[in-house]
Amino acid sequence: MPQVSTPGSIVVLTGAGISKESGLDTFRDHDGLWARVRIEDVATPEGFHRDPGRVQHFYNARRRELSEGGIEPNPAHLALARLERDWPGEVLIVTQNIDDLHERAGTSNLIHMHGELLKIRCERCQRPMRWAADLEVSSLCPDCGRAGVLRPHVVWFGEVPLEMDRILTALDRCSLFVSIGTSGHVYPAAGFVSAVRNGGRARTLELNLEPSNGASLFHDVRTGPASELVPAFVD
Ligand code: BV8
Repeated sequence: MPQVSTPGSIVVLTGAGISKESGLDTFRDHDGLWARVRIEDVATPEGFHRDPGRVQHFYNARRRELSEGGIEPNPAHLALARLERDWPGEVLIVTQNIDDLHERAGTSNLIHMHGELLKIRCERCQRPMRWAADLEVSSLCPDCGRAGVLRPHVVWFGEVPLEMDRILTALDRCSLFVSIGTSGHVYPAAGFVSAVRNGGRARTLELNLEPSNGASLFHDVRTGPASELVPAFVD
């Protein structure tokens, strides 16, 4: 269990690396998603409006993999769920990931700052809803009934991440900030460690397969696979 003086709150940021050992691709590793598709084509609003079918195909392939590919939470996800259960202070998991592995591991105090793969959103009423295979981009919105555009409930580049106020408040109050499985390339998530360090109080720890882009900003950096590092940190 982490060594901090009083049971203050802990904020954990996770990225694609925590799900890698569950069988999901990362983005910027040599075999990652961005080695196969262009960000501009599938992870920007412009790309979606230029070719919604291509974007729908990209996300439907990831949905099928997540739902039918035997993808399960790994020991890192499970350890974080134990940390939330056993730590006397608050534990908030802020994930950049759009998979549902934290939920399925038992984590409940969770923010998906880049959205959720298994949800879609009507561009007219903006209400997120559970994705269903028979819902196409041009289907009538099941909520508002209008023909509009049903898009992935995912934050693309140039779009505002979700629940930023709640995240920044938690970062300001925490006693420990832990970053797991992220390359530290994408903002504002990559800037969270600086925000915590500027507060001057909290300890900061990076757990990653290799030092991230922001590793020098952390008090402690431990390298290795998340399925080993995270249980060792939690237990
Ligand atoms: C925004 C869609 C304004 C979902 C994604 C400065 C300030 C603010 C913004 C910017 C800025 N500079 C530039 C920007 C704009 C931009 C940005 O950051 N661009 C980058 C490229 C420079 N940011 C944005 O547009 C964001 N919006 O800024 O709005 C704003 C800001 C604040 C407040 C109000 C308004 C929106 C960004 C979201 C984009 N959407 N994806 C999807 O399809 O999944 S980004 C994409 O990258 C994913 O969401 C992913 O989560 C994210 C980060 O990637 P990682 O998770 O880190 O994955 P990666 O492959 O890179 O790294 C994996 C790591 O794991 C590696 O280090 C590897 O070593 C490690 N690893 C591998 N295996 C293991 C492992 N670790 C442990 N164990 C293992 N087994």
